[in-house]
Amino acid sequence: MKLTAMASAACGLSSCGTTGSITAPITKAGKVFAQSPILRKFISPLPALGTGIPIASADTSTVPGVDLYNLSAVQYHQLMHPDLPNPTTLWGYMDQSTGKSAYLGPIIVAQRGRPSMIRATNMLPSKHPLPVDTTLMGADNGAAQNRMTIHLHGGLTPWTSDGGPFSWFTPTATGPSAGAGECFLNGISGTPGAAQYYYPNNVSARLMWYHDHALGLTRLNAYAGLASGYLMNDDVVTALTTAGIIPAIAYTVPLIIQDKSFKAVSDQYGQPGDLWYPTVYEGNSSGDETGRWDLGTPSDGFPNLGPPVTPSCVPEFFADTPVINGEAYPYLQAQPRRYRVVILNGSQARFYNLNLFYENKFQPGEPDFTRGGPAFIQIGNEGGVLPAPVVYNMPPVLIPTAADDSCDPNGPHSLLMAPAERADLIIDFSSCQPGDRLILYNDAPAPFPGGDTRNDYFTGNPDLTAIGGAPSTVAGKGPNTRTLMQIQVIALTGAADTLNFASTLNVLQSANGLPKAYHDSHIPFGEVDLDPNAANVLYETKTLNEDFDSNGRLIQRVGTGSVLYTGSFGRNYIDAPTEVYPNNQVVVWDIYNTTGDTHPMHFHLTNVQVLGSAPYVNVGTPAGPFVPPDRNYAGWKETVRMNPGYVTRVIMKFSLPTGLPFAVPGSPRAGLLGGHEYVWHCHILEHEEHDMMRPLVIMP
Ligand SMILES: [Cu+2]
Repeated sequence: MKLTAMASAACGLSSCGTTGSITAPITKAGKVFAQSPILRKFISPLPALGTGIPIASADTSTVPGVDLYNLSAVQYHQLMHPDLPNPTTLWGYMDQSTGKSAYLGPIIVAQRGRPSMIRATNMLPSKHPLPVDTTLMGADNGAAQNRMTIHLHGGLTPWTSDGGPFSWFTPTATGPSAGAGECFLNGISGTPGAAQYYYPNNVSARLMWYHDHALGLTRLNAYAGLASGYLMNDDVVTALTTAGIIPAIAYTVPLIIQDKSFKAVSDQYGQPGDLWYPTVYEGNSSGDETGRWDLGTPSDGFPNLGPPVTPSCVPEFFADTPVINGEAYPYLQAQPRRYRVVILNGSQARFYNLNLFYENKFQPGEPDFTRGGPAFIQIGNEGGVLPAPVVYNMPPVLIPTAADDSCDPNGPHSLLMAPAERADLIIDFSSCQPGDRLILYNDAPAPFPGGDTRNDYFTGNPDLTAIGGAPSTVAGKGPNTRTLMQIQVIALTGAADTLNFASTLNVLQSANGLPKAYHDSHIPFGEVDLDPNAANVLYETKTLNEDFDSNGRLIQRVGTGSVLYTGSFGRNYIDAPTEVYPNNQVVVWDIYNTTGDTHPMHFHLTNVQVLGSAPYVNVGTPAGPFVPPDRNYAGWKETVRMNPGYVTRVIMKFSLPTGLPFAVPGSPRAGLLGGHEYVWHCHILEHEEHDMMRPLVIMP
């Protein structure tokens, strides 16, 4: 029984590679992990909200009381850095009212209590711009490559509008299982290849995003660009903004951080400048440990189908180029005043540990670790405003120094963000002088927390070409996954800010600051903090597991505390549901992470409260007291980091949306009992797709 196995999905060179190999050694010449063209850092501006990233325009008349957005999913091209040889081929959502595409656009701006709808038309070409692994469920048996579905991440929506994996549709879809998945119940009668999504918008102010969730293609569709912002406003945050406590929209900057790799040479999928994504499972094998991932004997339940085929999925993808708001290594010009900075980690798998440093005067483009920049005041996360502000003063930094590039996932760390996590910040630049430059710096290991030096690109790093990595990075240029963005301080325009760091923190900490905002965001809407000691609360054990699939590849799976397959708690997404509850059930889940990676677990339908975490030796038995989570995990969350060797305790209430203008049918899928079908899954996209996701079924 693998109760406490700590195998890392992409472990360090010294720790793995010789166990369970089933293939012949791969020669170094066979390594194909590509590196991007060398790009100059900080030569192009950050795309801004409303210009670089367009805001969707709503049709407010067609459906009374509803903001309607008519979007098309299309292929288009956009230059993501001036030094790239070509504009990059992308997939994305296009606002039909403008007919223009732009990366991460159009952002939808919504108001709490006013529903919105998306009518989406699938106009994607038949050939995917990225390598499709046809061994994955959903992408197999000749499935179309241009399947899509939209999930509003963070929206608490009726399940037929939740964009679950089985609700995908093609450009010719006419109904469930007719050019679409079994759960495609939101088609538009008489309009093939289109779907409509209804969002009640009954959540407090926060940054959400809508992105693809099609079975077998999610990781590729999102990487190709099918992901956009969705900004929720409410009266609470509006009041704080009107009062001048939260900076106004003119001084609000979204930062959607992703990592991408770009082709330097043409291949069968595209030309130089196009997105690169791995095609080969570079397995570690006896005598050659330069592969990136373990190969093993298929775990129980997986027939042995021989070594991985190409193209193959990979356990996780860490690209070499940070892209923010669709621009590689951008700069942001900021005045000496406060800004609201709203961050989303939209990466496939990469975590970020964020700090601001002044730029090194003698090494342009690099941080001066002795000069921390302005502090971050975090006022919100993906669950809305926090009950109290959290300050990040620079340092601490992680700066991996261990030979294997690892860190302690339990901290200390700075503003640490796993994929899909958000942070709503206020940063006061008023202590800076025009001409000052700052570096937004990341030093989270990848994978987190184990690290692999080949995924950590920084100036002067060792030449890792002998082990399938990149040459040393030269100053001022990429690849560099540590120096994400430069901030150039410019002269103040208009009146100076009336608040600075200290007075902002003071007012946020006062009773009428965030404590009141947190209360007003939830209590009038019946969203009380959940009590684990209340009557009828269900306590259950869940597990996060790592096994080997039919091709000997690493596979991540969710499970319960009981075994379906010998030797692992892991269950496949397609296995019979184990999370089935009546409407309005409150549950406490103890989620044991038996793997070597931290997993950001994401919950559809509900927000959760994190009660704490504890170490363990045996699943089912915490080996110590539960320690409260990081302070920016207070309040509500919907994506929660769960560290290896720890059990994380969350509490949540599964309440189906109410007050809908239409009846919601049950799931037609066999074994789903006619329930309303949601999912919970890891938001490392390569984990989610293979196969770290389970149904979440609520009986109406
Ligand atoms: Cu994961």
